[in-house]
Amino acid sequence: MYKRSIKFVLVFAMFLAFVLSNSLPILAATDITPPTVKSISLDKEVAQPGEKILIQVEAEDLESGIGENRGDAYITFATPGSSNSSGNIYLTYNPTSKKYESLYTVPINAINGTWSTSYIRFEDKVGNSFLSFPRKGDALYKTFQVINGNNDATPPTVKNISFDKEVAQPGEKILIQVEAEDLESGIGENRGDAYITFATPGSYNSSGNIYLTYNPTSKKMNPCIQCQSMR
Ligand SMILES: [Ca+2]
Ligand SMILES: [Ca+2]
Repeated sequence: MYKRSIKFVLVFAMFLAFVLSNSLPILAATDITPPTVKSISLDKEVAQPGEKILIQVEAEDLESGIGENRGDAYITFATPGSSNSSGNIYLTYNPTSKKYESLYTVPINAINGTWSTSYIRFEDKVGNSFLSFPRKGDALYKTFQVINGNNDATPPTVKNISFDKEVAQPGEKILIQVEAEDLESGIGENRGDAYITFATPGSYNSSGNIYLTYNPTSKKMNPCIQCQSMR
C-alpha cells in the first residue's frame, strides 16, 4: 500500500511536470539569454554644448523582455583626451519608434573632439545582461563631434598636502594646505571643485568633505572652514 502511494505520487509529479512544461508560458526562471542589441543611431554627427542629440537603440529580449527599471538600459560615451565619460545615459522604450531612446543634452562644459560609445548595458526582467565596450570598427561604435565647447581635457595636478599640526585635541583647528594647479582652464571655483576627506580610525567612516578655497597669499588651497571641530 505504502509503495503504491509513492509510485502514484511519482507518476502524478511527472504528469504535472509534463503538463506545466507544455502548457504554461515560458517561466521567468527559464530565461537564461541576455537581450540583443542590434543597432545604435544618433541624429547628429556634430553638436555644440547645450544642443540635444537623439540616441536610438534597437534592442530586444525574446524571453522575459527588457527590464523597465532605470539602470536596465543605458549607454555611456567616452569623452576626448582622458578616461572621463559622459556618465550613464538612461534609455527608455518609445512604443512609436519601437526603440530605446534618450534625448541627450550635450553638457555646457563638454570637451571638444570626438565622443564615442564606450559602454552599453541592457538587462532583461530576470537579470541576464548584455554588456558591450564597442571599439572602432564595431557595429555599435558610434561617434559625434563636439564643437565650440571646452578645450581643456587635462585634469588639475595636486603637488602636495600639508597640515600645521601632527597632534590635535577636539576643538582645535588644523590648517590644511594643498598645492594644486590647472594650467589650462584653472581649478573650478564652485564648492565641490576642491575638497579633501579624512578616514577616521577603526571603521569606514570619514570626516566628510572638507571644502578648500584658494588663498592668493599662500597660493594654496585652504579649507573654507579652517578646521571642522573634531569630536
Ligand atoms: Ca532574456
Ligand atoms: Ca585642465
